[in-house]
Amino acid sequence: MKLAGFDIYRCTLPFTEPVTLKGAQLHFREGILIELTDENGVSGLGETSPLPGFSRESLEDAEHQLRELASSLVGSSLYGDSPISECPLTRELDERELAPSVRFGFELSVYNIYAASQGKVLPEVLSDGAGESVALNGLLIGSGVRVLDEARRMREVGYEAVKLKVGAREVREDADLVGAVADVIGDAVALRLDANRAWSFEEAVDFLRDTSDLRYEYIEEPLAEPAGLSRLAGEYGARVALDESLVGMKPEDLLEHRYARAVVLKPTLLGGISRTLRLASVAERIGAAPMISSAYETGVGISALISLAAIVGGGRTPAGLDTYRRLAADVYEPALDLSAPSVSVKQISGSRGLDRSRLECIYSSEA
Ligand code: OSB
Ligand code: MG
Repeated sequence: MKLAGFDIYRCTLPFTEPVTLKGAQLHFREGILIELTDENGVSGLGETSPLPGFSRESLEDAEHQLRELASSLVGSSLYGDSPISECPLTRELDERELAPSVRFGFELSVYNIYAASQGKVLPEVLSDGAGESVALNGLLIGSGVRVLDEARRMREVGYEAVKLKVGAREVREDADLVGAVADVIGDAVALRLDANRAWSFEEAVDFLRDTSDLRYEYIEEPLAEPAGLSRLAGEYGARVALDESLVGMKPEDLLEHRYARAVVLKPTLLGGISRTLRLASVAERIGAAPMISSAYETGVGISALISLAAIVGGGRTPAGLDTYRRLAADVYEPALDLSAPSVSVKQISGSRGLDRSRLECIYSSEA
């Protein structure tokens, strides 16, 4: 396939309410969409939206890298008949050392144009064993009252798993809230916790002691100093999941983290689809459950994450895509419906209109 067009758009979407990331309050999600076109007029979309506070690259860095990619790739052949995971482009991209969000966005646009040119949908080109639906994890953030109301609602509508953010309160208050949420959701809903590296080793030990009689699946990134995770798991029985620790990690390096119960995979932060799939397969080898998760992407990125979750774990492991509900508007028209505890892969894979009034073209190239 010869790449005939590479367009880059900026988009700014309002949040339903301000989102606080690493202490900074955001009112809008800013990101970049990529649209590739082949010589037959078939197109494919991708999304590059570095997350402030989590991505090392800025939006400007990402934009710069994409412009360079565009100017060097337009007119060239993107892939032949071989599956794109094995094509020369993958090796070329490895050499360019793209920022994670750029790699994700560009890979996604290539997979999407490949799928469209074959008359297929994304999950079909990624694997032949995709599940038909994906279970979703409900995200619990905000005040205690709010968290408990949401937890109750999520149990009532049938969520299989919810995730509570901890680490912003005193350890004792967090432990009390975990207990209250556990009471509200009962045994039918799995409880996941995420501390986003908030605690010292001592605080984490206190938390484990204060919650020792409570049932929860795992806690993501409890320690400010992740070197202590192995000891926290080995000596104190912590059920640890990795998230931030995976950024920049080579998939084989995960073999050294056998204490991990789960890995939370955010392709925007990890650097793309093929890398996420490799990390997922190493995770399975060490007995850590891979969870696909989002970083406030638009519907373009989220659709890809749904496809990935349909493959990794067959869609049965609840995927952390609830960030999407924090967007008050999407670039897709109509927006995706992620209001239920699971989503049908077919429903999101079909073609959808783009609301181009939300896109500002910042680069357009044609061969
Ligand atoms: O720490 O898991 C995180 C979203 C953006 C940045 C960081 C995180 C998140 C989420 C995503 O919590 C939702 C989820 O994983 O369920
Ligand atoms: Mg996390």
